[in-house]
Amino acid sequence: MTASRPKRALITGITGQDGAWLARLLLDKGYIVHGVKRRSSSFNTGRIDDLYQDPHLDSVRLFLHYGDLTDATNLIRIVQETQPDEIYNLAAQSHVHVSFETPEYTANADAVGTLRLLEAIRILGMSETVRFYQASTSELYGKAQETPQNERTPFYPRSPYAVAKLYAFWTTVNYREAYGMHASNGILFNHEGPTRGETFVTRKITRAVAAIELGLQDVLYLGNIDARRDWGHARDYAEGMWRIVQQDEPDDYVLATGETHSVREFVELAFAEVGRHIAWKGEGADETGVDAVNGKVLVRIDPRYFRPTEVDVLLGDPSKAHQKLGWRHTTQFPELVAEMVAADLKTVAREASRIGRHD
Ligand code: NDP
Ligand code: GDR
Repeated sequence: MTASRPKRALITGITGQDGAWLARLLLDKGYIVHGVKRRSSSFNTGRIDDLYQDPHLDSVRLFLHYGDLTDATNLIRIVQETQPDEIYNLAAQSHVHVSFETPEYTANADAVGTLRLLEAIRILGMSETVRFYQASTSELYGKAQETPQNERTPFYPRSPYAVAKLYAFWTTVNYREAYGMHASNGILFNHEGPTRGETFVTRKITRAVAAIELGLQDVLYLGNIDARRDWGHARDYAEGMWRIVQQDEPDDYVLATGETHSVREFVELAFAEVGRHIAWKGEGADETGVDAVNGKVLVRIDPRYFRPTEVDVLLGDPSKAHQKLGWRHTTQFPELVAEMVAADLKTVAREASRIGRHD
């Protein structure tokens, strides 16, 4: 990076978990960061409020633009106005279960939205100057054809979300091959942290553990607790995204920890953080997780959280990222769980005191 002209990045999905981590990382590296945020009837910038700078200051380096991946003209205008060196396409309807309820919207935002952004770059004649990162996902492996999964493992998507992301993956590859774009896919396995969306299973669990501990909730309802995921920390994955974009040649990379754990294990570890040992009783939809000391039911199964088609086991092989990017995850699974529970004990207590439920 030259001293006279800082690099410019455009992040779609800047208000999401990963967008916020990436914005922080790029600002720390001296970038000027432009982010696309959606118009919302309530505040949706909570994850980046601490990065916000008064736009009237000369020193400002973070800029937000209203936009949506379903609106091509708006994407063209934003790319033209911001003239980015790097575009990180993180925006998506990212909830797998919700994608079964909103399949068409998910395809529009996640699949065609990626195409719109790539076309904006092409239409503006920026194919050879912009570097493009696509937020691809381990959900592409779905009904996994081999374990562990690497960059050569065949895809078998199992949800409207994963099918939409498959389209985006191959569109990114096609624009790289057809137009010589520096366009790369990060095939990221699940990554979490204290700012993870509240309806993903890890955060749902850590919030519930905190609320139960604080006497604000009795039971945590979950779906398939035997699903297994390769869970890392989102901060590490933001670093990996940046490294992918810095490579001389565009390419596709798996980012993962190389460990897999069940939802059940996550529940056990999270409750252990507040000193509770979970014993499992019963089977299938009647299974419960009880406090091993006093027998109180803390976890129940609710079939409404089952998915029409499930991804049973994901385990990534990040060897290529280790070798070519020098990237490795730094936060281990137990530390991730501990950090999330500790953060939610504070967050849930604060929320409760704000609405007067804690006196
Ligand atoms: P989040 O759900 O936390 O964030 C998604 C972001 O996309 C939010 O900023 C959201 O805005 C925005 N968004 C949603 N729909 C649109 C739209 N139509 N137009 C513009 N913006 C939109 O996801 P994560 O941060 O966890 O994930 C980032 C990306 O990485 C996603 O594409 C996800 O599919 C993918 N991914 C995530 C993994 C993970 O484990 N976290 C693993 C692999 C891939 P708003 O805040 O207003 O809702
Ligand atoms: P996932 O994450 O589908 O892997 O997608 P999620 O946390 O939603 O589910 C993980 C597993 O837990 C099981 N599960 C539950 N899930 C939720 N949300 N709620 C529950 O109550 C529950 N009970 C059990 C699920 O069935 C599943 O097997 C995430 C998203 O971030 C995607 O955008 C991203 O692409 C992938 O990770 C990699």
